[in-house]
Amino acid sequence: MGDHAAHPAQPPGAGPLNAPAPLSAAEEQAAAIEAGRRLFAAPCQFLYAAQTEDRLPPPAGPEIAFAGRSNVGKSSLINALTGHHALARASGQPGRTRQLNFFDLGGRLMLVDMPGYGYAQAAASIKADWQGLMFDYLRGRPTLRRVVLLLDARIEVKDADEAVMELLDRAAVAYQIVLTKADGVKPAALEKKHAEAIALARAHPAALPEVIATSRDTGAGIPELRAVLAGLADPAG
Ligand SMILES: Nc1nc2c(ncn2[C@@H]2O[C@H](COP(=O)(O)OP(=O)(O)OP(=O)(O)O)[C@@H](O)[C@H]2O)c(=O)[nH]1
Ligand SMILES: [Mg+2]
Repeated sequence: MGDHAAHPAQPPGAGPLNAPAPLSAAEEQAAAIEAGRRLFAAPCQFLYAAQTEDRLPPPAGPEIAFAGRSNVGKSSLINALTGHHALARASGQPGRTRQLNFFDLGGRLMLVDMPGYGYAQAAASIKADWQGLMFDYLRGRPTLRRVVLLLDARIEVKDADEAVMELLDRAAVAYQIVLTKADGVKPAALEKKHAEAIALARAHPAALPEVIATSRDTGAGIPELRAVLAGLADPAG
């Protein structure tokens, strides 16, 4: 009797007969989701607020920055990811976050809440300051692993979003598009929006192809985004 009869499930050439079977895509995703859950179950605390580039905390561990238009839901997404109600200050009043806010997640990942862009009523001086700070931070931060670029699932992509994507392309910072407020659109419209965002990502050299649709209110997409970010964090000590 040959090996094939003894191990009927083993495809020919699959390696040593006693090696564990490779994980299926579903098992790999389940493991990533679990890693994300564990990372974000760690305590998260506000560490630092930087208003100017010379006041940035010294680069340490890996960082993820959350960028997007004013009111798109950056602070709310950080709260949803970390399971806090008010870790990052969210508000119906656009322009709420006016500095780079650094949050330490279990000593393994720094989450950076960025000020929103593109809010017409914001004072010109604030806008100018912010653009300088944002550009300097994005270009010069060696520990910045990824920018999560938020787009509102309920509205069209704006010129300001395009401008920031070009800026990120130029700074060669890897970024990933995440749709927010997915609860505010019907499933068919969300699917269309998702496809549009993937096409948009493909058109930008520094954008990663994967797009995740999220909602703070339903929790949609939160475990998936945690899983992606866990892959960028320092390993659990
Ligand atoms: N329906 C819905 N509303 C949301 C969601 N996330 C955020 N919001 C609302 O959107 C508004 C803006 O949220 P913030 O988290 O403050 O947005 P931000 O991007 O941090 O805004 P700035 O700091 O001003 O740039 C608030 O009124 C939130 O309640 C969501 O998933 N669904
Ligand atoms: Mg905010």
